[in-house]
Amino acid sequence: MKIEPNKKIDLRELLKDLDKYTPKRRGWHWRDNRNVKRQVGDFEFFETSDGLKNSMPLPGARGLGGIDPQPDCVVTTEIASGRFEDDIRRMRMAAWNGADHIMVIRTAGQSHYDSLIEGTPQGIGGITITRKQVRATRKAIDAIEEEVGRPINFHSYISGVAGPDIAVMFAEEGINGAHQDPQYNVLYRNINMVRSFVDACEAKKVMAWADILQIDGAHNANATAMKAWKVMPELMVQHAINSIFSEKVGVKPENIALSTVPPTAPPAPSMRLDLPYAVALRDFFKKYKMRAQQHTKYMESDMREATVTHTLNLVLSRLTSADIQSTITPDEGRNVPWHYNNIAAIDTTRQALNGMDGLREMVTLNRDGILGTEIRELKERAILFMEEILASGGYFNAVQEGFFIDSGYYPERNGDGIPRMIDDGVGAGMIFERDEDYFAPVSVHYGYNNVPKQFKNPSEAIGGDTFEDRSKIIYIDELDEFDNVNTRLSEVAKYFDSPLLKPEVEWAADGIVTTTIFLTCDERTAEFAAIKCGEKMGLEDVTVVHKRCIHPSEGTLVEIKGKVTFEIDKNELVIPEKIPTLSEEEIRADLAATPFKIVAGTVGNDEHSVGLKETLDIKHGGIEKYGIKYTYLGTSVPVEKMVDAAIEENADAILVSTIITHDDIHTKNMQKIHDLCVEKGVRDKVFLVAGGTQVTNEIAKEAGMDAGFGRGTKGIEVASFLVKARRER
Ligand code: Z97
Repeated sequence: MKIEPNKKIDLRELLKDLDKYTPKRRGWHWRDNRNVKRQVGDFEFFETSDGLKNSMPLPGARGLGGIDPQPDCVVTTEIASGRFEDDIRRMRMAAWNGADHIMVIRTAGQSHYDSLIEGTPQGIGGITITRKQVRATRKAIDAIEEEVGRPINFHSYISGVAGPDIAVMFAEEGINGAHQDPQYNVLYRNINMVRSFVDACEAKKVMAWADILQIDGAHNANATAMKAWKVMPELMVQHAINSIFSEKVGVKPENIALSTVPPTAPPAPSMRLDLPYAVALRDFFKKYKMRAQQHTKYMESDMREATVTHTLNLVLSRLTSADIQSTITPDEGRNVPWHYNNIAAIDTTRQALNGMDGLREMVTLNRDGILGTEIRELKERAILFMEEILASGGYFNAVQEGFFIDSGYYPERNGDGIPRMIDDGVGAGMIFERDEDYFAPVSVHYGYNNVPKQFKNPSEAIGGDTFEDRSKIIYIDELDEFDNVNTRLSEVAKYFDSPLLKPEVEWAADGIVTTTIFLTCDERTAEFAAIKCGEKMGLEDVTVVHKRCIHPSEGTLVEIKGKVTFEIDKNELVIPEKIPTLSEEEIRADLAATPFKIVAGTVGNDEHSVGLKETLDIKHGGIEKYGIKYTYLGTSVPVEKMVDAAIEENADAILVSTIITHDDIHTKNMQKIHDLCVEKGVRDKVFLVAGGTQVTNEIAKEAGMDAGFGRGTKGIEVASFLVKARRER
């Protein structure tokens, strides 16, 4: 499947012939040519990787030659709409904005499904992982990675009761990364611990074969603990258990990534706690990769606050190291997967990482003071914790005794950990010792296998398994007549096939919009008043997604979301033609060779000079910046004075601003200037340009001017017009 930058991805084409689709590649991909000094535009970078073929640079790149330097580390985005067909469009946007690790969150409860399921049912808080959804998504990502020119890692979860089944399916379908940590099953999903560890052996073995990068689950202890900074010693213990376990099963150390989250956030003195922790971790686990996750524990629904915390996390990553930098939408606290907020988090990451490029070359961490003391303290506590696990008879006993997620700072214990019993939990009592004649005819398998002597490899017994012969994979399309992608797509088909547009946030054409409202009252009143505002604005299903009391009685800021019921027909829009501008360099060269002079002012009784000044002054990127000399005649200049001044100063152009439109005074004044110039015999010599909020090129030309510029005009557009017009003359 081929996709083109100016065309939407065709979801129906994507779903065609999925039964025959083979993923392009297997295995994790780190960014290419990292950490070689690289010239990007005017700058030398120390910590970048190869650039993208197609991308959307950061907004600030506009003044820096449009550069889009790609940081050294893999950048993650987490996607969770519940409909994979909508996720795919988000993935494409994320890839263009610099993400090359796409994690799809699973539907609530999938951990407890005891086998694979099929089809494309809608999920809650994430997608239902099935072969069809994974294959369709991988197929889309295969096309997207061609489009951006960089391999993209596709990632989900190999945990829960069906862990090994999912691992096999992921290996077959070209998944590149996965969370796999049996401790997650045990502590957070109450899945039996014996079952979870035995299953993990099989799952990890399969992951090793498929070269899938593994992320552990230690970050969940941060997220679960009441005081996340108290569990720092335990986090190191959890990392250690899963890492060494994985290595012993056969996972390569470079495919083992520690999921680490800075435990605190401001207003706590977060750096002083998070930095020693980050360093201690990297000291202990040198041979593994660091997946630096964005902090979310103390995140509320405030985007700005989340972005600052994320930025501090990125400072930590640059001061220590990050092989993978995670980003979560900054509105995680609202539990609404806005796709444009995925991009906001990716932007925060690349902006901060680009900005701190080479920081480590200039700053060294001082281990002599409190940093060194804290690092040592953390390490000692972690080692003592591990020793106590051994003394208690091992990991299973320790879990049973409630060692984990205790709110005490180890060795302190508050007795409020999460105890799980060895013979309890989902799937308990399902593990049996293999019989002596146990035989599994598969090429990748953990532990004892009594392969009959006549076979060189166990899978020879069945003429090769699905890892060796893809044609043996059984692809099931849909099992549910109603809950499937075809039904969902047919409901929104008109938005794919017609010129109709509808706002969207979560799912195709869901009509959702957000609005920011400030109300001069207390928080509780504001919340209900804001909902009323939304309803009066014609929105349906209005809910508050964010509120921030700024003063108990003076005011509260509220953000609401609601649904619009209308559609916009693209064909009915009146869109003026956009005139392309010359480049800054070309304009400057032209004006340096032949100078240009203008007179400018607001005409008639118009005192609105702000827009004109923006267009003129160098400070605002006005035409002065390109070398045009101007005489500013002030406000409310009579048209006669304007024309006389142009003649007197031998100007090449007159630039007038006219905002007031009462009684069509703006067009009348434009016409007058033109007529006067004709009368005085200078119309052929002087260009006439008008600007104003209600001015368009069409209106201005009709009134005898050479050009008109409306709201939002930039100096470069006017300068470019003048240069082009002079050339044409
Ligand atoms: C992250 N922001 O990036 P279920 N296994 C492990 C996990 O950590 C998770 C699951 C399975 C987070 C993503 C939290 N992690 C969300 C080790 C979830 C998910 O289907 O929700 O039970 O499994 O890590």
